[in-house]
Amino acid sequence: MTNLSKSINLKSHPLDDPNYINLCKKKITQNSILILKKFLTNDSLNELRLEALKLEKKAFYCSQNHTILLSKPSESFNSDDPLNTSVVSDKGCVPHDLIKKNSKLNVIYKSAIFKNFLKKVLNLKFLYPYSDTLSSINYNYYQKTQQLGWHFDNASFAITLMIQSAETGGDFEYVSKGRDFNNNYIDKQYLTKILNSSIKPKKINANAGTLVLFYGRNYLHRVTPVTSKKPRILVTLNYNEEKGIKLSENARLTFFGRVN
Ligand SMILES: O=C(O)CCC(=O)C(=O)O
Ligand SMILES: [Fe+2]
Repeated sequence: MTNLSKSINLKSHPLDDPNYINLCKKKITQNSILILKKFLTNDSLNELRLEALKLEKKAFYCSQNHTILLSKPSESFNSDDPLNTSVVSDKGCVPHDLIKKNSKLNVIYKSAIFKNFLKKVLNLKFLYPYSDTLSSINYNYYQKTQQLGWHFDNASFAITLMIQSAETGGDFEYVSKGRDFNNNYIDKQYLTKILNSSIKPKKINANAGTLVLFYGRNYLHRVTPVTSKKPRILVTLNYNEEKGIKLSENARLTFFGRVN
């Protein structure tokens, strides 16, 4: 507990308090997103920002065109099908094996209190790390002009920690309807309106130190292009509900430039 309180602001976010857990669960159920501001202590945020800046030169940058389902556009769809719209994503990534063993990120990621909180809030039975050495914790860098195009995640939930927001651009935008993955439902009309900007998405204001939990497989989301020289730096904390899962070799090559 003492150790974790050096990393996480447990006074504002008492992760093992059943009332706080229920409050968070209610919020994510109602809003599809949970935003916990000042989640990191000031000291740990400063330490992680320095760690991120030191590792920045080791980031692997990739750029891809993909559809909102993260596939390649295909000729078998009608040209106006929103599931076949091509978007661009480009960012840099530092994989887990380059992050120091004693980094506060490893402390948080492995903490039983943090994992129990996630399990209860997200209604999950188990949470396991990736069994490859690269995918569990990643620093993501969005330099000027870089962005993530509109997409649904492959994973059912996403956990991110903002380390540094861009001065301008780099906003996380999302909608909270449009797909029900488990029931194989997708609202193409609604998605078309988001993609052609006739409906305005929601936007979150995540300052450095904010934790975000999000059901990214059901809700279309994107990161708008960064327009400042200062990059947006964000950590993804990636877990699986099953033991022994590796990110596919293809995805590792794409995002990290290597498989191990
Ligand atoms: O950078 C973010 O805030 C979101 C990242 C994201 O959507 C993803 O990695 O799939
Ligand atoms: Fe995503």
